[in-house]
Amino acid sequence: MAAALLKTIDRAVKSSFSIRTSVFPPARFGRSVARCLSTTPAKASVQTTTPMPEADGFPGVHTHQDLYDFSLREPDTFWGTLAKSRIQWIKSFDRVSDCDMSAGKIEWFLGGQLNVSVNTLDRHVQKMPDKVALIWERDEPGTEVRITYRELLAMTCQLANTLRSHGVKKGDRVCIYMPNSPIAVAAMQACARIGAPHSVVFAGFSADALASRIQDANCETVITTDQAVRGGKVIELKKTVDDAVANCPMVKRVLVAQRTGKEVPMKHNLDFSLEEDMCRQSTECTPEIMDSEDPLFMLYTSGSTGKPKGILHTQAGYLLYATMTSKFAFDIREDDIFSCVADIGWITGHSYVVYGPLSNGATTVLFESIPTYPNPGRYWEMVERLKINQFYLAPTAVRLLLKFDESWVKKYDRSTLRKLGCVGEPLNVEAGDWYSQVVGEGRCDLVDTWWQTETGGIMITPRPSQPGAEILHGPMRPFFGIEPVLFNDEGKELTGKDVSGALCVRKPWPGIARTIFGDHERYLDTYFRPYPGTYFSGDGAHRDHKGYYHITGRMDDVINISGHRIGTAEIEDAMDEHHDVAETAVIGTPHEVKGEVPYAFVILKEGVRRDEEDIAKELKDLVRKTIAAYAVPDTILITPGLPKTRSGKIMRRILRKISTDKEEELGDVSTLAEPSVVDAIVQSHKAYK
Ligand code: 6R9
Repeated sequence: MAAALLKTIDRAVKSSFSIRTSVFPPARFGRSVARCLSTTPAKASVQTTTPMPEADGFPGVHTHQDLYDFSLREPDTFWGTLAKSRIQWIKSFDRVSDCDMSAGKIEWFLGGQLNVSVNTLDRHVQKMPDKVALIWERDEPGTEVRITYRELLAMTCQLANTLRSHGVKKGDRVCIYMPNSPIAVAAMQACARIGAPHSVVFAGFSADALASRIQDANCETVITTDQAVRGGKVIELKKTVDDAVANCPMVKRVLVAQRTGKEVPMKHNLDFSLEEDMCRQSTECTPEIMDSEDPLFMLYTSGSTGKPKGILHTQAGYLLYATMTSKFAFDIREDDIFSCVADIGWITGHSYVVYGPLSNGATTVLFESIPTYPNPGRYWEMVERLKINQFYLAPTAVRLLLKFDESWVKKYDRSTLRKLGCVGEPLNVEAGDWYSQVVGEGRCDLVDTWWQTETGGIMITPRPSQPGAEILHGPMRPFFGIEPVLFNDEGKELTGKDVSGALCVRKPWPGIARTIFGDHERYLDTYFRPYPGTYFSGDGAHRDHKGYYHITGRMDDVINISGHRIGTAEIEDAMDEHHDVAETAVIGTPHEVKGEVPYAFVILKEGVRRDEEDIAKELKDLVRKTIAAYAVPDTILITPGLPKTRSGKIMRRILRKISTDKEEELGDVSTLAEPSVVDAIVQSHKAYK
């Protein structure tokens, strides 16, 4: 019965699904977006869609569209059925959901009890202990390390016992500041095992940024490594932690794992060798019983104002959503080698390096290096060597690699690849074409996925794939249970086709973040109050004449550098600390490889007569020290003033035009308090170039 229904679904999906070119207005990515109109037909690939056995028994469900409609019509049946079959419960839930989007109240699988690490590890160890869970693709090619599910569980238990032996208990926040490595994955899993929410901080963040995240979450425990190695370079991670912890009196212990084995200064009663502690611990650890809505982790991300927000995800809903989206967006099959080259410090690393693939019992690649080390063939040499089936990256890497000769790709066998995914920023057409045609030989599906730290998992993606379908760049179709809605500037819902507006989501889904740690009001203000009754993403989107979605970019003052979010206000705050600076304004301006880069306009205090280049260099250092290297402005322009309205608001629109040499498009500047300042800035910008 199940098999017959699935066949019907598969057949119907194949016959009904056809993606063709569609029209959407050139928005932020102007020229490249416009070129989307001429999409390249892909050669047919022999693809099947992943069956969803649970669909058996859903009334009237024969096609993908039927199943999608059903997931919106009866979300509790849909998600409840999946939660029962895809999650191993200690105690099953009593109620599927209790949500009120107008109040920002989200609860899933109420009354249920589970442990996430049991779901990602123990249940696979029972069935296939020797299956490889992680392939640690270390910085030096050819030195990869394979870790089985049994080994990862043992490591996790020893680490969890170590945490417990130090007094870490359920509910305590643990900061993880580590490079991609099995021990880092074990650290995340160990936290999940003992119910201590982890806060992974990207190991590229500065000591100041790390300190502010440790302080905000009030972490007593930090886990790190002696050093990190990336692209042949050694990074002094422990040193950064030392500098951060010096300003964090709440930190009681720093557990230091070895990456290079370099001796690093260890403070008595504060720093502990993680491996030494782990060796003393059992490889078994009783998992904490967690309620569905207990916190699983927090992850800081930038907003348009204020300090980074600790986005909080909970147990069951996040796990189910990461599990289902990995499985269905990427068609993960039993023996697949899944490779998402993100860092565990970002949400992509959480959901698609760690939780999603492991929950599905897949083999997941942990990439420690960079795309150009030791040469631009690194990814594809790795694909050949590890026989990778799915490859998931940020478009910035594609834009970087396509500058090199195609032979760097072609000399390696990529025949194992089936799905090519991307996330984090708009995929411009040139990059999309290169990725699908050169890397994928026109035979792989291109899976552009739109989602956010706050959404927990993929929201819009081109699923399912279909032999012979033309490839269209862009995320396009909502995942099951996701109902996107668009609003215009007046807050009116835009129904129908061919409309653009603020991208919101009407129905709750299990993976949505539950709060901002310590600031629930900010959570409500940011996501639920702008368009009442819906979740507001902060992005704009276009719904085309076929009903497909196209992301047009952020609507707020958040910019996206190489797929990494940063609020312009954070960069401004960092530069405002400089003693010679009176005021700053930062905008994002297009960049060929990074997508966007920060461009800073700076007004100096009265009477400052120092060399401008020196000041610019100091400002760059300040941003690097306060935030991270990726946030450093490409351009720092010292100007006599900023374009402000009479009420004192900076007109960033004008600065964006100036930065892209479009001064003829400035429009009416007469409403400015001082219109003449525009000319002065244009002159400075031209002189700078
Ligand atoms: C997963 C992740 C989220 C922001 C999001 C949007 C941008 C992500 C995209 C995309 C165009 C895509 N974004 N995916 N823009 N096309 N496929 O990246 O999370 O770091 O929180 O960033 O990234 O602007 O709002 P996060």
